Amino acid sequence: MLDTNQNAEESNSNESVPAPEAAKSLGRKIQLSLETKRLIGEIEKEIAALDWDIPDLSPLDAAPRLAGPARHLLSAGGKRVRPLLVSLLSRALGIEFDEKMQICARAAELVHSATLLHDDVLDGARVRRGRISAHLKYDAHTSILSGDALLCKAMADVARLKEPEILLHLSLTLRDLVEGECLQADLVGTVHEELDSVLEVCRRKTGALFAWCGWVAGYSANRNADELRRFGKNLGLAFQLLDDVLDWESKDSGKNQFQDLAEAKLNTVAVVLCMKSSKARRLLKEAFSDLDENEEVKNVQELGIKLQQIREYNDAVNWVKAQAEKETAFALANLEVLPQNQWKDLVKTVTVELLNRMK
Ligand code: GRG
Repeated sequence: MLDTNQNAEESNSNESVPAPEAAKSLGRKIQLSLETKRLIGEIEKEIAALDWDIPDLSPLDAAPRLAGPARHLLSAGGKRVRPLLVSLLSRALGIEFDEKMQICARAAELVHSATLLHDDVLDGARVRRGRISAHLKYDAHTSILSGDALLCKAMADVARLKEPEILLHLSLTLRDLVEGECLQADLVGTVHEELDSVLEVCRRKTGALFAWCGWVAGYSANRNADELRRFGKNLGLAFQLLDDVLDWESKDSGKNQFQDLAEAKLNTVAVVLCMKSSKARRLLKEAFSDLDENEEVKNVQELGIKLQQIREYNDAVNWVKAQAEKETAFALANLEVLPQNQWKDLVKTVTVELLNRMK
């Protein structure tokens, strides 16, 4: 029997304050006022205007092909959620979204982009942001190196700020991302019920970078860095849990449906389903013991649909959604320390809207 309370507590491991009043807004579709829409539009324009063309990716032009995959990915857009958070949190804390904060915001997105380039090679993903993935348009070798170049650029940009704490925290964040990915790889191809491990993967591979976005705003404003790091960690976990749900439920997420399953990878929905259903475990074991030459599940659509028809499937999805709601509530609770202003309200709105993308 799945003990949801135990996992909710574990996932916050003394790091979060209890979910407050703010949590009451969760779960209902909020109506954005015209003013809120206008402000979010302004910020999104400002983020779009940051330099995403990365002309200095290979400044000496020693290796011009490095830029191709990075440009292919960056020009496809993406939600730019991480820079948006840095921008909104800076303003909520009363500091300007000046050149320093813009560099941090962009660095977060460049790191995120580097991980996507690497991840799509590791996972053999064919589609990203609705486009052919970079390693198929170019090749795996170029795509990995292009991700490395993006990473170098992000770190060099941040190093030029001459604030060693910020660079150190970003480096430790990269370590978390890499560890999360490694932990995940260790479980690929196995039918398991390691829910705590899979939640830890989510915290590291996604929560860590959101946490840095929160932390760097607080650190730069000289207040509430710990609370904002926790805010980011909770929000990032909620975000990844929803990403896991979307992998099962959405046909237009910009990626192929059942991508995780295709890679013989159990995301949180699949693990919870395995914990609840012996039929799911049996179907998955059969499929994972007969992978194709790319180590992928054969007929993944068929398998995905069969698993969705299992009686416990909806319970598994609902459990993960409820967990995402709890994490979002914890994230909101961590915002309570911020001074009251329109930007704080906007951060709350964006946080709740990110949860609503599953509805
Ligand atoms: C290069 C530092 C480095 C690490 C390599 C591959 C790897 C280790 C980590 C992978 C981490 C990863 C891909 C996490 C998934 C994060 C996630 C939820 C991606 C989707 O983010 P969105 O929804 O995507 O923000 P868009 O396209 O909107 O940007």
